[in-house]
Amino acid sequence: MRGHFITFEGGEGSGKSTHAATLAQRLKASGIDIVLTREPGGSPGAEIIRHILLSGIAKPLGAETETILFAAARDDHMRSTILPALEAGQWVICDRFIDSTRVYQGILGKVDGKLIRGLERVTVGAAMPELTFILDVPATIGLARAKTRRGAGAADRFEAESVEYHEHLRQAYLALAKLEPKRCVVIDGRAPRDVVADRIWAAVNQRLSGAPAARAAEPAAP
Ligand code: Z5A
Repeated sequence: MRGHFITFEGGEGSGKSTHAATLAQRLKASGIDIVLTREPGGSPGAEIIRHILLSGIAKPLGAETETILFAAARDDHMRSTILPALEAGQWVICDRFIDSTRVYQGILGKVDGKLIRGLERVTVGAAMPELTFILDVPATIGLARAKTRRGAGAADRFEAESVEYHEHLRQAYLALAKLEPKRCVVIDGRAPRDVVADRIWAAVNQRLSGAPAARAAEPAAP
C-alpha cells in the first residue's frame, strides 16, 4: 500500500515547522507510521546542499543555479527518503517542497517556468503531494516571529530579504493555492497554535482516506 504525502508551505515564520511536527505527533499517537522531513534537506546528500543554499554562497551564481541546486537536493531526498517511505506505506510530512521552488525561484526569482516544471518532472514525477497546507501570515508577523526565534543568530540568505519581498511571496502562495484547490488548503497562521493545529487535523481527516477519524468511523471487522 502506498502511504500519504503531505507538505507544509508558507513564508518565513508562518509556523510550518511547528505544525508539521504537531501533525506528525498526532498521527503517530493515532498509530500511523510517519516520516517527518524537510526541504532543502531530508537526506544526507540534500543536507549538504542545504548548507550551501542557506549560507548564501550560491546566490552570486544566479537564480537558475540556485534552482538547479534545490532540484539536486530534492532528487536525493526523493530517492533516499520520500519514495522508500511511501512505498513502505508510511505517511510522509515534509516541511517545504515543490511550491517553495515555484514561489521563491519561479515567481520571486523570475526563473523560467519551463525550467522549474522540467526539474519538477525529473525529480518528483507522479509522486506529488496529495495535501499541501499553506500557512498564511502577514510578512511583518512572520519575520518578527523568525527574529524572536533566532535570537542573536544571523539571518539566513532568505530571511535577509526585505519585508516587500516576503509580502510578495505571501501573495504568490495565495495565488498558487487558488490554482490548485484540490491539493492546497490555506490556513490562517495568525490564529492561536492549538486552533491552527485543530484546523489542520480536521482537513487531514476530511481529505485523506485512512486518516484516523475515517478509520474510527469504519465498522469493526467481524
Ligand atoms: N527554499 C527555496 O527558496 N526554494 C525551495 O525549493 C525550498 C526552500 C525547498 C529554508 O529555510 C529556505 O529555503 C526558505 C525558502 C528556501 N527560506 N526562507 N525564508 P528554513 O528551512 O531555514 O526556514 P523556513 O522554511 O523559512 O521556516 P522557518 O523560518 O523555520 O519558519 P516556520 O517553520 O514557518 O515557522 P516555525 O519555526 O514553526 O515558527 C516560527 C516561530 O513562531 C516559532 O518560535 C514558533 O514557536 C512561533 N509560532 C508558530 N506558530 C505560532 C502561532 N500560531 N502563534 C504564535 N507563534 C507561533
